[in-house]
Amino acid sequence: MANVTIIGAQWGDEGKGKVVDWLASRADVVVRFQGGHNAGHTLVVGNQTYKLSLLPSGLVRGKLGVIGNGVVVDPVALLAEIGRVREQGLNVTPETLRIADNAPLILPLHAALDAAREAARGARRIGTTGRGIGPAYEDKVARRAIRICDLAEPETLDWRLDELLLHHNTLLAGLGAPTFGKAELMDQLLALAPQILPFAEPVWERLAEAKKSGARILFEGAQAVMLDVDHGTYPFVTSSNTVSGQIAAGAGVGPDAAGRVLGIAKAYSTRVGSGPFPTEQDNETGRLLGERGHEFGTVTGRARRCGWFDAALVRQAVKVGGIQGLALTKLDVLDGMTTLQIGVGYRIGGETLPHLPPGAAAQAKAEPVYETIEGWSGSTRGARSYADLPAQAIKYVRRIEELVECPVTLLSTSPERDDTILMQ
Ligand code: 2SA
Ligand code: MG
Repeated sequence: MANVTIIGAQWGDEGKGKVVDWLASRADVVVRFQGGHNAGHTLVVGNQTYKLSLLPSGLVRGKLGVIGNGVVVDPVALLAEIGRVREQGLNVTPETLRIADNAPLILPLHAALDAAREAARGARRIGTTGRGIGPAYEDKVARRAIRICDLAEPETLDWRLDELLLHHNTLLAGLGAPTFGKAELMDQLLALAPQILPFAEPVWERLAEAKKSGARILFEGAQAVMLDVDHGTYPFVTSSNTVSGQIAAGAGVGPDAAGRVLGIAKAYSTRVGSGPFPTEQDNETGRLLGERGHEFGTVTGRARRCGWFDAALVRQAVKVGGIQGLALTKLDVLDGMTTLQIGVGYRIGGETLPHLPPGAAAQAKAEPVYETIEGWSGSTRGARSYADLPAQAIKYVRRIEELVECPVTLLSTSPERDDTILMQ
C-alpha cells in the first residue's frame, strides 16, 4: 500500500475512524494534520470501543501516531485522553506518539472565548464544539499563539502571555465574560511543560525519514470538506482546512505525500451544529435515520441532524477535496426503507443549480432537487462481500457513484472493522 489520505466528504462523522482503523493495519505511521480535540473518532475493536479526539487512530493498532503542526493541541485534553486510553490498555508513550514542536496550543482562554462568542451570537450561533478551536487558530494566524516549543523556553512565556492576555481579556471583558490572570496561566504552562515536551519533536524530519525508508503513511483527516474554512458552508464551518491539500502544510510534507485520497461519506447525511443542510429531514424519516444510525456526537453527545444523501454536495467535496475513491458507510441504516431520495441539485427561486452557492442567504433558501430510488427489503448489515448485497442496494451505490463522479471503492456495513467490502 502506498500512502493514503482520508478525509470526510460531508459534514463529519462519516465513520472515518473505522476506515482509518481498517487501513491502519497496513500503514506504519498515522498522522493528524488539522483540527484538534473537536474531532470524535469511534473505533470498535473486538469488545473495546475507543473514542479518540486528538490522538491519531493508528495508536489503537500499535502504529506510530503523529500529531502535525496543523493541529491545535489542548495539552490538558491531550493528557486526559492519553490517560483514558491507557486505562483501556493502549500503549501511548513518547515512543508511540510524536507531536510537532511547532503546533499551537489551545489554552483555557480559547474555550472561554469560544463559549462567550457562541452565547453572544444567540440564535445565529455556529454550534461549535466549545473546545476553543476557532480562537486558537485565530491566534496562530495573528502570530500570537503559544506553541509547544515555547514550553521549552519558559523565559519567553512572560511576554507571550502579556500579548495573549491583552488581546483575550479585552475581548472577554467586552463579552461580559470572566478574564484570565497571568500568574495562573503561567503556573499551568510550567506544570504542563515536563509532561508534554517528551512527546515533542520536529515531526517533519521524522516524516521525511519515513518517506526515505519507504514507510507507509496514513493521513487521518478530522471533520470534513463541507466544514472546511474555505470550501465549506461558511461561516458554519470549523477553523481549519479539511481538504487533502492540507496534509502538506499541516504535517510538513510535500503534497505528493498524500498518496491515494479516500473520501468517506455516509449513505445518508448528518450534521451537528447549525448551518445549511438542504436535504435535512426534520421529520419522522430524519428521526428514524438518527435512531437507527445512533447519531449522537462523539465529543459533545449532541443529537445529529439527519437527512438524505446529497450527491451535489458530495460531488463538490470530491472535486475540492481531491478525492479519488469514496468509502460509503452505514448503508445498513437504510435497510428496509421503501423509497430513498438522493439530492442532485438545488432550486433557488426559479433557478436550478448543480451545486450549493457560497452565500449564506442563498444557501438558506436552497431547496433540494431529489431523485427517488426504490429501497431494498433485505439486510446489508454485516455484509462482507458484494454478492451478499440486495440488488437494489447495489443500484443505490452505483447511482451515487455516477452522481458524485467518483468510484465507491469501499463499503462499510457495520461499525465492526471486518464488515467492510472492497469494491472492484
Ligand atoms: P468547532 O468546534 O469550531 O470546530 O465547530 C465548528 C463547526 O464544526 C463542526 N464540527 C464537527 N462536526 C461534526 N463532528 C465533529 N466532531 C465531533 C464528533 C462532534 C461532537 O466527531 O462527533 O461530538 O459534537 C465536529 N467538530 C467540529 C461543529 O459542529 C460546528 O458546526
Ligand atoms: Mg466524529
